[in-house]
Amino acid sequence: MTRPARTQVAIIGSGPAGLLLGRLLTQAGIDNIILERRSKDHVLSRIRAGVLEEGSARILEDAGVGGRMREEGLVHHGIDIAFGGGRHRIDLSGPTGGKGVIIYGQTEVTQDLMDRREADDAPTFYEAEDVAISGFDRHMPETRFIHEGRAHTLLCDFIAGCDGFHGVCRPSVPQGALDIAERVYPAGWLGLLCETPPVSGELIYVRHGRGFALCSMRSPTRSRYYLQCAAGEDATAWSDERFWEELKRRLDPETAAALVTGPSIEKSVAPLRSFVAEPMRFGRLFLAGDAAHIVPPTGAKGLNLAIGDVHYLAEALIEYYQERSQRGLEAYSERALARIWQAERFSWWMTSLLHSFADTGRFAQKLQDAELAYLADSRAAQAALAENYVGLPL
Ligand code: RFL
Ligand code: PHB
Repeated sequence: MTRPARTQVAIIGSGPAGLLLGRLLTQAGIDNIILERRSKDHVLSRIRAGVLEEGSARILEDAGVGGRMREEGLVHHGIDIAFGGGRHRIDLSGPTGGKGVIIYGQTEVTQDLMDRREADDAPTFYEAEDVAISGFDRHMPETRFIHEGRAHTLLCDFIAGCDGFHGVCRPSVPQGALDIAERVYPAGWLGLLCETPPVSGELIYVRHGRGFALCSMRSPTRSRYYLQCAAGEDATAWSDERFWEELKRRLDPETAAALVTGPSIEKSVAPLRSFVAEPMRFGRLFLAGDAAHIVPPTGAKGLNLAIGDVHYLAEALIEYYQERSQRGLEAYSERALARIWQAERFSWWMTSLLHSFADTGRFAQKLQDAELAYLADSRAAQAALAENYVGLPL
């Protein structure tokens, strides 16, 4: 056993939440150490989000990691909703005073943050095994882990649980101290990444009787497509041919004809879940990002919420260290949750609007038809979608 090390903030998880928190603290001169269960390459190989709100982009820029995003990211001012054999454009910028979203992969955000952390010479332990946290209900939180076969103990002032939905931090809070709200949807998303030009200049969200589909992208030469599939579907059961055939069936004829197919680089299945654990603080442990909440990916909110949480948490920790004030830390959970519940509502609504679920009957289907018709015709309905999609104020 090595002698206990000490830091001000121990960060568990090196996803976007953990890495961004680390950067914001380092920028403010606050000492932090990140512990990550996986290897750096594994973290970078996970294909996930693709849409950044302008508010998230500004936070990344202020953190000094926005350069490549501003150069390579694609600014979008609209999305298409496709149903009933036609496509309907929703203008994002008109109703929001010129706002849009930026198409820039989570993998790239993660890479930029990792590069910056390396340049900062801030410590990260990758492949940290058996991470366990304790003492956060008292004054001396402690993190134990195994690294390269040696047991380590890390003492700290605070623990930031940025370890995602399947992490160790949330389950370490005593049972009964957290209120859980959860909805698991009876479907998943099968995603495919490939080196082909996107079928359209903007994202297309497709509602179809055979199930939802999404045409997204990472760059002018790289596309990302999704198909609604059964929950727990095995991605290997889907050959590329089967995927493309099914996607074409769900697209309107014109879009299907324009689709450029190619060999997949990656294929994976993601579950659809809404989940919130509250409060997001227990003593000296703070939860942020997917560790505290999950949204179904339909509204493109997960990564943006993680960035928002970390923005609030970093502000609170900086206030604590610079002004010895607990005010921000005490307000953190309530402040973050107010925004999270707005995103939960929007993501649930987008999901319900566009998916076909086996357990919903004719009444729900007819309501979906009515809601889509309203959305296609009503500027007020389009404005409500646009306002939420580009992101509510931080
Ligand atoms: P992450 O990214 O899951 O990172 C958590 C990290 O913690 C590590 N970890 C541990 N480390 C040490 N000890 C342990 N015991 C640990 N347990 C876990 C993990 O290895 C990992 O590295 O959480 P974070 O940082 O909170 O970030 C959240 C985002 O990743 C997530 O919300 C988004 O990807 C969600 N999401 C989307 N969000 C958007 O804003 N826009 C989108 O367009 C979007 N599309 C998506 C998505 C998520 C998807 N999937 C796969 C669920 C599309 C998909 C398909
Ligand atoms: C993606 O490109 O991965 C993506 C885009 C929009 C979403 C979800 C995922 O709503």
